[in-house]
This record gives sequence, structure tokens and C-alpha cells, in this order.
Amino acid sequence: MRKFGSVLPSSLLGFGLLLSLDRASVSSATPRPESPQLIAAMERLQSGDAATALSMLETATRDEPQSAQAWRSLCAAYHQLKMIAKAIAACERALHVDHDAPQTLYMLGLLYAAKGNKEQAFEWLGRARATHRYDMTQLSEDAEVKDLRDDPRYLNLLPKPEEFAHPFVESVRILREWRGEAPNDQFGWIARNGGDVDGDGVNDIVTSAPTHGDGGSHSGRIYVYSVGRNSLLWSADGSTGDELGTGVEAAGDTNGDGIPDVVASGPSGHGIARIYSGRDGHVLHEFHAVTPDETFGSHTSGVGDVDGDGYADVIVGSPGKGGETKSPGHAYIYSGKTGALIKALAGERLGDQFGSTVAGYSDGHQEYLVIGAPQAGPQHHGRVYVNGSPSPKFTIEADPTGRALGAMFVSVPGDLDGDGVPDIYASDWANNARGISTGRVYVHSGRTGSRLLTLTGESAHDGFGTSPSQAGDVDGVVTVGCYARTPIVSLETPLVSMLWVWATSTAMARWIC
Ligand SMILES: [Ca+2]
Ligand SMILES: [Ca+2]
Ligand SMILES: [Ca+2]
Ligand SMILES: [Ca+2]
Repeated sequence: MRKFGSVLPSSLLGFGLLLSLDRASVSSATPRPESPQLIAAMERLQSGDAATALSMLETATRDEPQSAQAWRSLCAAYHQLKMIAKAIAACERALHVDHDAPQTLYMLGLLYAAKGNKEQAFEWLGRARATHRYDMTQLSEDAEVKDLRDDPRYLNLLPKPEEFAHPFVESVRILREWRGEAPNDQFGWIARNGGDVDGDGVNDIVTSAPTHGDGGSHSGRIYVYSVGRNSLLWSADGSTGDELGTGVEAAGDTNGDGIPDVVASGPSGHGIARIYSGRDGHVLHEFHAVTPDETFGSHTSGVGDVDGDGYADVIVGSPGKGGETKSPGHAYIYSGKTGALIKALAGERLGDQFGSTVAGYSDGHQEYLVIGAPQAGPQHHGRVYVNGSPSPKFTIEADPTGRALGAMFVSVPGDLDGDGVPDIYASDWANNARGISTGRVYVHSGRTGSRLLTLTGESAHDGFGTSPSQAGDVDGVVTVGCYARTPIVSLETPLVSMLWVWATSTAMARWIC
């Protein structure tokens, strides 16, 4: 469920990085957006209806002969229909328009492999690899290349660990780096600013490895690192099957000792969430599913002090199982001081998966509870609910190219428009705005609910928005993570795969690793 893309080579451990935001500039080359007819065709293709997509794409390539994406999609449609010669011809047309597009080069490699032409397959796959812009680990999942795997040239197509020693192509200084303990731990699944846990004046990092197995298979482990001292302060394990750390976030100070605490969850066993003392990692409170079989703990977050007792409280999402319609999904808010349930919120419709992701903010005057429901809305393309008091609030709706708004990554990043009221961030990283999975994020005014910003990835498969925005105390800045440009690192550290810093609607800087 948590892999965005292909599988990490087992020889590589996950790792986390803390980056210094040195000067960097953004190139202005933005591919033109796809036309609505092309996007509609790509959606048919994505849904597996290659025959319908094919006729739509034949029209699209007639209407838009200069669209490499149209030709590439036509190529993919022919490929799905096993019309290999026509697929190759379409991909070659795509290359006429966009000469070194890595995805086209890769597809040609697959097509020649499917045809049994090993020499041509290695030629095209080698060219795709040479661009350094394609996730060659996908080869391990593509059946077409099964006959290539015994060839010594195959290993040369795969990335090597040393290629990730200096993974950034733009100006970045690595301040801290932490490595996972074992392959396939998914270390760095989430990494957040946890506040200053050890009191040295520097904010610290909480992160997780939800499939770590020292506490039993897939028990999961969370980690709190001191950034100032560059050391592990404490870690904590789940029980067998919990996948603790699937959700992990800063909780705020829930027990009033002046030290920020941590909330973590694991939905994969019976469903569990815990508040850990930031001071030493001991468990302050433990929460279990209110309704059975709800994937309780798919995500969790601090929400500030919702009940006004001076202690920070937490929210736990419980969306129900994907594809099932027994539950609309729920979100539960618990007292940080006593562990008691303060309130429960439910989705609107069975199967909405309300509670897939959660965030919140409360300062005693204003309260925002942000809950994602990726199957909600008229087209089941997702809706984000912003509840709270006094009397908010509003919903953020998926747009016509939306796919799963509210599946992951919502936040209250601070006041971005300077009206004194915190604003709300929501991601639809699978949005098809400029091709499949371009990704799109929204910022809405916390005061009025109106949309302040819509930021969109550059091109298909960017997955723009695979992180919540954490602007900190920098006014008017939105940071947005992006998955697809950095396939290896991002599998385990989606936060740092590509980091964008936006000032209102202008991209200030980005880093690709
Ligand atoms: Ca610290
Ligand atoms: Ca505390
Ligand atoms: Ca409270
Ligand atoms: Ca505002």
C-alpha cells in the first residue's frame, strides 16, 4: 500500500536527510498542459480500457501532432493491446517531437524486448538509463524484460548504490543524514520536525521505518533524532504486524512537562496509536480501534489543544479498508492529558475512506481539523474536510482532473496570505492535470475557505505533492515534495525526493535528489 512506485533494490537501505536551503534557481521550461481530450484518453488508458483509449488517442494525435505525450500514450495503448509494431511506430513519432524523453526511450526498450529483439532492447534501455531521469528499478517489475535478465548487460541497466552518494543535481548542502537499519524497512517513510525534544534549542526530527522487524515481522519502529547533537535520542517498536510508524507526527506537549511529544500509529494489525513522551519515549497513552476492522491508525497527528485544558491533543484517522464499503471512515480526537475520546467525526458515505490522512491546529481561539477522504465527492476523486470552531468550516474538492484528493498529505502550514488566520494545504499527487499523475496541491484560506493557490506539477508522473507542506515560520512560503523525479531515494524518503519552495505563486527554488 505504501509503495508509490517500484521496489527498492534490497541492497540499499533507506536514509533520511536534512537539507540546507542554499540558493538554487528554477528553470522556466514548463511543458505545455495536455488538452482535455488527451487527458480523458489517458484516464481511459489508466483504467485499463485500452481499446477505447486507442480510438481517442488516434484522434488526439491527429489533432495534436506536436504533442509527444499524445504519441506516447498512443504507443502505450498499442502496447497494452499487444500491437507491438504499431506501438514502436507511435513511440518513434513521440521521439521526433521530444528527442530524449526518458519514458519514450524506456518504452521502446520494452517494446523491442517484447518483440524478442534483445540488441535493440538493450540499446533503447541503455539510452533511457543514460538520461539519469528514469527509474530503472522498474525493470524488476516489467515482465517484457524477463528474457533480458540473464544477460550480463541487464545489471548495467540498474542503478548502483554509489550513484546515490551525491544524489542532488541542484544546490543542496546536506546537514544531517541518518540511515535505516535493514533493507526494506522503509526507513524515512515519514520524517517531520518534532520540535525541540532534547532542549538544546534546535528542533529535532521524528521519523519511522514501518516495516522494520526487530519487534516481530512488520512491527515497525519510530525514531527521534537530535539534530543539534546528531544522535538518536530514542526509538520505539510496535508489535508483530502493527507497522508502527505508518503514521508518525509531532504531537505537541501532551503531558505538560515542557517537552514536545510524539504520536505514532500502525493500522496493519488490530489498529493502534500511541502518544510517546518526547523526553524518553515511554508510552503516555495508547488508543485502539473504536469500531473493529477500520484500519485504525492509517494516519495520526497532533492537533493542538482542542478541549482547552492546556495540554496538546491528537487525532487518529480510521478510514476503513480500501475497496470495502462497510464504513464511511472516522477520525477520533483524543485528550493528550487523559487519553479520553474528545470527539469522533465520520465520513458522509460508505467507502469514502474518511480519515485516510489527518492534520489539525488549535490555539484556544481557532480550531482546524483537516481530514482527507479520497473516495468522497461526486466522482469519488476525493474531498478534504476542514472542520473546527468557531463554526468553520469548508471542504476542498477534487477538480475535473483529480484522482484521490485527501489520500495523503494535508496540513495547516501557517498563515500564508497574512490575514492572521492559518491556512490549509491539501494534496492530490495523482491529479492528471498535465498528464497521468502530474500532481496538484491546493492552499485554501482558513478564514474564508476560498482557494488561495493551486500549484501543479510540470508533467506526467511527477507526483507533485507527495508531502505535506511545512512552511514553519517563513511567511508566505509553501514547500511541496515531489516523488517521481528521484525514484530511488524517494521510495523511502518521499519528503526529500524533490523539494519545492514557493512564495505565493512563484517557484523560488527546487532541489532534485
Ligand atoms: Ca533539539
Ligand atoms: Ca511532553
Ligand atoms: Ca487538551
Ligand atoms: Ca491566512
